[in-house]
Amino acid sequence: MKSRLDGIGARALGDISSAASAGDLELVRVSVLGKKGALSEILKGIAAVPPQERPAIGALANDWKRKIEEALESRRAQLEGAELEKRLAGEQIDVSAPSRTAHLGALHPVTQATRRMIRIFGRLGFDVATGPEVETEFMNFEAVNIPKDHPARDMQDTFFMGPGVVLRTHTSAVQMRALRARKWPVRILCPGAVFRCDSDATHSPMFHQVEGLWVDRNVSMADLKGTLEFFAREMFGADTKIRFRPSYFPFVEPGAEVDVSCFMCGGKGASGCKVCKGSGWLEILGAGMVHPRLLELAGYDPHEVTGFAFGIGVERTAMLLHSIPDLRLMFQNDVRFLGQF
Ligand code: FA5
Repeated sequence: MKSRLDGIGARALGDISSAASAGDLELVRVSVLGKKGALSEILKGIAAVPPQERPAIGALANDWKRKIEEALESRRAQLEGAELEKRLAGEQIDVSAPSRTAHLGALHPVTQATRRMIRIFGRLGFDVATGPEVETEFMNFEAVNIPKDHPARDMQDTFFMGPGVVLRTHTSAVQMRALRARKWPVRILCPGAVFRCDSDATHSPMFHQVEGLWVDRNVSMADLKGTLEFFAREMFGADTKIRFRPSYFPFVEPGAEVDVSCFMCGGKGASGCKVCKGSGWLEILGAGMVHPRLLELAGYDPHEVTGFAFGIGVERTAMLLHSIPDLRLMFQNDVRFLGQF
């Protein structure tokens, strides 16, 4: 029995030292120490050994078991070390290799234009106010003097979210909220997304406006003109001119659409100018003097205070600034387009 044990142990140690991989080692372990391994079989049959020899045989078997386990462990560590060395040798880093170009992101042209407007009007004392994009029909229409049967509701094709709830069709919806939440003087700027059922090269179902509202004593059309002239010069360049064309919005009286002189042809209206199509002018916003009905509805006395309001199309402004021919490009998220700003 003793010689069998010594034979099994010596062979196992030999096999362990010549094992070339973790798989080989596992085979040796199973063949010796596994449930049906050579050493385990001997230990199972120890009852058949004469009682006076049993302690010595048991001690010898355990001794071999320990030696074999230690040999397995140290060979495993050796093999893992060699494996790691091999991997590290193959993974050398070439610190002199040129790096990959990092592509930097940029702010979306709509965000850039909005932030510029906030900065420009901020210098005139306008601070930013916000309102919800999902708005009550009342705030979007009735509160700005557009009653239920008013044709202006057809002008702005509306997305209805449920009875009495709409996606706001213009940032003018914030006017009544701001007037009620504050006391005059009110001088706010409300940038935000608006929604209309409308889509072509110059119209998008979701677009952005920046609303301006100034209510105070003695605010006049001249103040509106001066404010928008300042804005146009700061936004489009010192030589930019603006012109007011009479227009109708139910929440202002009088109302106007405002054009800026074409930056491409310098307002000359050259027949070949693609940007202004030869007119020399580009429409960017609606504006006017706040209708007295709105002031009354908000709890102000129209004999005491007056005001003006305007709503600028941000995509249109960004299109003009960067000569972007199609508004839909702004919403396609093509990095080749966005990377240019
Ligand atoms: C209005 O929305 C008014 N609330 C503006 C206003 C405010 C007038 C305060 C008076 C006083 P309008 O529908 O014209 O007006 O839109 C204003 C600007 O938004 C337009 O000049 C245009 O630049 C832009 N705009 C309008 N419809 C779209 C659209 N579908 N896609 C992109 N821009 C649009």
